[in-house]
Amino acid sequence: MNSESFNTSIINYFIDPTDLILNETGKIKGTIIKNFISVENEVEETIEKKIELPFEIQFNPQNDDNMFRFTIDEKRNRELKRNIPANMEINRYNETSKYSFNDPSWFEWDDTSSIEDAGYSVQIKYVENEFIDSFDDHSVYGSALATPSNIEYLLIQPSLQNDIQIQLSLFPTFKIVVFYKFVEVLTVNEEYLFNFEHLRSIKARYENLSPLESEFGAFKSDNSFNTLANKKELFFERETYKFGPQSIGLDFTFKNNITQVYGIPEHPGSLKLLNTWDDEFLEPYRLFNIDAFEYSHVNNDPLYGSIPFMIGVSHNCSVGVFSNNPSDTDIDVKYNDENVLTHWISETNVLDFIIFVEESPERLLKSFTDLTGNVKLPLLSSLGYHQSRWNYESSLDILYNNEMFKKLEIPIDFFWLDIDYTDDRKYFTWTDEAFSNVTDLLLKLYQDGGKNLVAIIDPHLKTNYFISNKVIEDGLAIKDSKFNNLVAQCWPGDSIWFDFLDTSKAYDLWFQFYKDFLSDATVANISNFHSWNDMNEPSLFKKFETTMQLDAVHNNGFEHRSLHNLYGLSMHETTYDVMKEVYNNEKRPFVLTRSFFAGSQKTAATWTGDNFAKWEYLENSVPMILNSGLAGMPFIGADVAGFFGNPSHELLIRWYQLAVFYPFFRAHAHIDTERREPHVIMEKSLKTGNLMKNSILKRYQLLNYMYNEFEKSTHTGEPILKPLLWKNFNSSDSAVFDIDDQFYFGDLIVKPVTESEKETIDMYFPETNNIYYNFNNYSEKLVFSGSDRNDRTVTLNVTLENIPTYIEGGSIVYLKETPRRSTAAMKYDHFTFIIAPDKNGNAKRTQIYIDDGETFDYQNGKYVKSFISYVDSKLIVESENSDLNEVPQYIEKVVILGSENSNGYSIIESLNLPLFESVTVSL
Ligand code: NBV
Repeated sequence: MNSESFNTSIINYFIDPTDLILNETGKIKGTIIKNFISVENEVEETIEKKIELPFEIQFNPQNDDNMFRFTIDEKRNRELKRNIPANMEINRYNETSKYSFNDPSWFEWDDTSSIEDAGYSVQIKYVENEFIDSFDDHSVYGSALATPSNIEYLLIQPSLQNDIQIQLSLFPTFKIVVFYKFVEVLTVNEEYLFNFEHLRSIKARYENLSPLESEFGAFKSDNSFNTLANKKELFFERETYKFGPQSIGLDFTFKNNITQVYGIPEHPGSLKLLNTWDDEFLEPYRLFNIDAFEYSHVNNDPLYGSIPFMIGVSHNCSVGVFSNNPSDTDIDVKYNDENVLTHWISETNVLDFIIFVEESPERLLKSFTDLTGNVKLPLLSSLGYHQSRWNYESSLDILYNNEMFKKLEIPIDFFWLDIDYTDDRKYFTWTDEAFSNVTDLLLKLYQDGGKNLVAIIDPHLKTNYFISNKVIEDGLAIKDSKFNNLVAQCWPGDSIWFDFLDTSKAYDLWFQFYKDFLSDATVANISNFHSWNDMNEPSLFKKFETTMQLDAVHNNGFEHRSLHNLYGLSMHETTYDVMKEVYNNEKRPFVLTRSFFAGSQKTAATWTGDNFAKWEYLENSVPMILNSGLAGMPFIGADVAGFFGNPSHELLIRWYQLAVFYPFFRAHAHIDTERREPHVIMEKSLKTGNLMKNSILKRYQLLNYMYNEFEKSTHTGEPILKPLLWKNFNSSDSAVFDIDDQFYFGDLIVKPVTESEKETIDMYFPETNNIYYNFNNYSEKLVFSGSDRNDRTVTLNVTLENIPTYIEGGSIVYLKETPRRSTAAMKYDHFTFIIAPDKNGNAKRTQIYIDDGETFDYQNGKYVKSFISYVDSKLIVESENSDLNEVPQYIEKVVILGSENSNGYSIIESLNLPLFESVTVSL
């Protein structure tokens, strides 16, 4: 829409200049006025009734990240109270940050402190009808603005900030232009798509209805399923809309040559988001956590988790838009020649956007995870191999499998139990005969190399047993719209849903459940039981979209519609906290969740849900994992080798080869599939079984290298698997922005084989490096010059043995080479360092991090962190921290790639070079 067409628009939003204030806490506050303009008989008439929408703009209080927060709420009408049940909130939901922020007080300042105290000041300039790009006159610091009139826009720069400024236009409609280093990088409401449906009572709906709005369906759902299914009997219950229509929408245009956007998981499909705007077959990207049954790998349907964080990347800046809103959200994407228009509409809540602008994707993720939190250091063993299926049927079944892994010398760390370990699908119970002595099972696993057991606990609780009875007694069941306990169908039949969002009480009861469930284990002093929270979108059978009715009410008084996408997070976070306490804060809990939201990375790992054992899903797992990593959720995997169906041997092999690099490596399968554990396959085909085993062994070799990647991410928010654009956003070849069938894992670059019977494959070697060594044979060295895409695309021969994996020139990768039965059994093994020299023969400073892998002692400095580099044929170890007495670790062997000899590499053994002190040796 252009400004001309705006003139005929029906709803107009502008900022009232007279009440604009620069609050003493450093916020910019004001009011956006919504005006209805009626166009009758071609004569425009402004309806006198205005809706006032208070807004706030606030810059980052911590100064080092370039970001600001922009919120819009509304002034509410008193009569609204009449059409809601007693003790229900009439506020729009604005508590998302309690869950999704690292520290909920992040944007809050003590109102008594001055801007200077907060280390922050804002420079404002207001002008009339003239563009300015400097800040030298008419500046106002600190206190409230003098009543301004005739302001067209304000130019605002937090003076201590580095590089961000915003221009806030007040009329003819409000608009924000974001500058980074004086270059326009993002505009807000440039396309006039801002809309705010204010809360209203049924009575008032006619009064404030604009000619564009309709009262049809505004307070009661009228979905076509109801009418089509059966005229008399409703197929799905009608939903009520107690506050009427309440959607909010806003457009963001990414500029400055940003021509592709990423993120907003979870969806199948490509890394680069698709153009949904004018594609008649594509719906907008939808963020609505859903139990997607047999999801398709081709479209962009919503899946189990949502992170409303989108990023746009160009050569000199990366821009992030985060919508801090857990209600149903649609995002349309339109690629133009030089910019990308995105339109965000959420069903409800306070409009709350946080905008980030940084010079690189790396800095952007750092800023985003400073706000929403970083992944925690996982249990080292949880990076090992996980064997799951629906279902292992008994303790014996698990122990038999464990014996087979041992017999065939295949390492493993985790066994998993799905819903059928329970008595009649009642969580926190065991089927008596099959699991008669779980403590004994846990003990046996633990004694066999510190192995672990995970059992699923879902949020639906079968009615009429001690757990659900207690939940009801404590008032912790989610209610329906009439405030009765909501009862619906799920795996156990009639069930209620635990209300984790009732934070005052939920923690205590959930803690009690886990504590009692695990009391024998904790008495025996074992802590190798972990949790899997599934079906927590939440999934409700026979309900519209297989999820909870949106007019259900949580005990904090809010409708489910306001916080739907937060439910999964509220569950897994409670589980994590509870498990931590059950183990006396001495052991890191491991929690897997299917549903997630921004902030989930702090307490859970996730996976891509119920995929198929088909090549397309193998391929699709890469962009899904990459997009999740770009949205701050790096601990993710996909069911290996596909949940539904039986994979061919070739697919099994290829899937295990890719999963070596998945941050979370779990084999899992549907109840109707054939067993396919490596030992089972080995009986059918020694070759396939051995290739699966080789992949698992490779994973264990790389385990500490991966752990180090996690450790970095706990500070930086960086993904574990990184798209090519991560290192190459400055590349002259735009190909790096689109490629999503290759990725970086540390300084390795990997191209999985995702098609059957491949003999050759094309791999692109980005121009940020000119030397790549084959990591599978150490011998092959590829040398490039120039940036031509064709020259850098190499056709490689592939065999069934492995997938193309190269190490970048100038880098170091380290391994633990001795095969053992589990992570714990490898603890005291020493390292092999693989050195891949650059053109000068050197390799860059590379971090190695070691701790006990299971407690929180690292928080008290109990870890080894050293940096290794290779310069002028000398190996240099610089120790930064070495407060770990129990596990002295050494570099035992070094492999130097690119040697002149016939192998193409040389090996130096028996080095015994300590990693915990600073030393230099000539090699
Ligand atoms: O609990 C059974 C399954 C589980 O195996 C799977 O991993 C989850 O994604 N669960 C879904 C429920 C039924 C799926 C058809």
